[in-house]
Amino acid sequence: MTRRLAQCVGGCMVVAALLVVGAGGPALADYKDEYRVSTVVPAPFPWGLAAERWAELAAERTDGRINMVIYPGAQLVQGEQTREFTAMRRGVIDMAVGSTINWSPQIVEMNIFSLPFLMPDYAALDALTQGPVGERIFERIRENEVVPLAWAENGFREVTNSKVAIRTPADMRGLKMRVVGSPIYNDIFTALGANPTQMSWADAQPALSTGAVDGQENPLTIYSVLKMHELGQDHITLWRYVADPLIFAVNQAVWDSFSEEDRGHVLDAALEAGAYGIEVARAGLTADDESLIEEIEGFGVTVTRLSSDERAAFVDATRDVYADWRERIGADLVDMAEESIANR
Ligand code: X2X
Repeated sequence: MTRRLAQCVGGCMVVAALLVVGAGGPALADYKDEYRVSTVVPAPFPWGLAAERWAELAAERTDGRINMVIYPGAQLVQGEQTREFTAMRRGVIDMAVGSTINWSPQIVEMNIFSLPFLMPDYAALDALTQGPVGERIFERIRENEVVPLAWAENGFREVTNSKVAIRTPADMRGLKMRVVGSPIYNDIFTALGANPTQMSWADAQPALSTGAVDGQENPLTIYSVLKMHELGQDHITLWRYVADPLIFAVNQAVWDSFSEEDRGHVLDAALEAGAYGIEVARAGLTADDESLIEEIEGFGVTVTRLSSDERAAFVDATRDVYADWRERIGADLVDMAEESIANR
């Protein structure tokens, strides 16, 4: 017994000595020349700006040890943005700033942000990302060997089209709409009487410019940077039906290869870039500053604002989709979200 203890102490001392030698963490030689960061859109979209800021701050704070290069257009997965999370989990992509919509095929809980009309305003969105719902989503990411660091924002997704000012669900009947890659969007637009087609962002842009689809839904920052009014999208309805936050994340093995000090720098850089990303995503789109909406109206675009009764008609029309997806996402998590929003 005594001898075994002595051996253990001896062994522990060797381990301790190794730890002291390795206190600086993994040798710099273990670092890659470049860490590949996936996004869907580049700067000057707020999403791309947030990713760029993350890379800049991380490089600055690690004295260039961590060199992050941004690959927009989901090009690391050949434009198939719904494969981004899996590619990061497997290490094909080192890092990403990704939308909850694009990662929801792998993590069903992320569809919570796509539940129609759950979040009425930015405070509601913040109540989810900054509360227990956000924590649960981060846990689910960690369970998939990916390390989540911070939140940013794509934004509230408003509906646009080239045909009609949408004020009631009936106005959407038969409209050919490009939708994003979670099946909940097919369900929502079908319930509203439209004709949804799921396609990647890479395919959406030519489909909009050729008129292959009548409309789409995206945050107004995406609308304005892409100048969608020049693509015939001259009707916008502000309905705030869903919003997609963005998450900064790193492949687990890549994360583990960083020294503790550098992990701290990368995390701080993500938190700071996330705060900046949210600021630019909301600029001109808040109750006290609608300047981006006004700028878009200045191009001759019809912007339809719904009264609360008008909005309620859309809520009614999508109630069954909400109920169905509440079960798929997990009723507990949806209850938690409703509670966080009620207490915001
Ligand atoms: O594809 C979209 O619509 C976009 C750019 O908003 C996302 O990646 C979710």
